[in-house]
Amino acid sequence: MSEKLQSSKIQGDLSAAGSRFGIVISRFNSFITDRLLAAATDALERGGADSKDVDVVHVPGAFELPLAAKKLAATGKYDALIAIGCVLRGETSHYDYVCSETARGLQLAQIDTGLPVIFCVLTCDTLEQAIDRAGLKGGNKGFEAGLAAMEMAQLSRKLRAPESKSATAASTGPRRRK
Ligand code: INI
Repeated sequence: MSEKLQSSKIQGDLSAAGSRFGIVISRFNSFITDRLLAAATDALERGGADSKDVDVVHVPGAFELPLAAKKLAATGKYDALIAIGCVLRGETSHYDYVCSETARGLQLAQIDTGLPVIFCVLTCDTLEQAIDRAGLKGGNKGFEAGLAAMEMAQLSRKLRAPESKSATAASTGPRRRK
């Protein structure tokens, strides 16, 4: 007779209490990015984050987000990062380079450091599409990013390898405070 396999469900809670978050945000298209930031911090605060546990770092454009994220990760102070930007298609191929390198760089930053980096970079053909996603018809992607940051911070704790639990390296994130 075959025994039933008992699988366990592992997931991160939607709680920010006791976690520290770093947000990197681009000034380019700040009309949009400021709204994404407001929603992201709203989500973190509603999840129990203390405002002193959320640092916001400003960079010129989306292209600069990956380096700032990697440097923030290297401080070892944070449980998760959120990268906020907005790239709008223009008349040349510049848009494609900025989008692909920003996405690639942010993915590399989280894979290289082991710290969750939430991708909150809008890549839109029109300003209207961006506005829709920054508080209008499409909701607010900043709020979704805040939720994802909380969840990934909590999940990372659960998935931490036993031998790395005593390590303070940036790759493992900070220790949970009592
Ligand atoms: N940066 C953005 O964040 N959004 C854009 O839409 C954008 N466009 O369209 O050019 C943009 N360009 C600037 C880029 O991110 C860098 O800051 C710049 O190239 C300096 O490295």
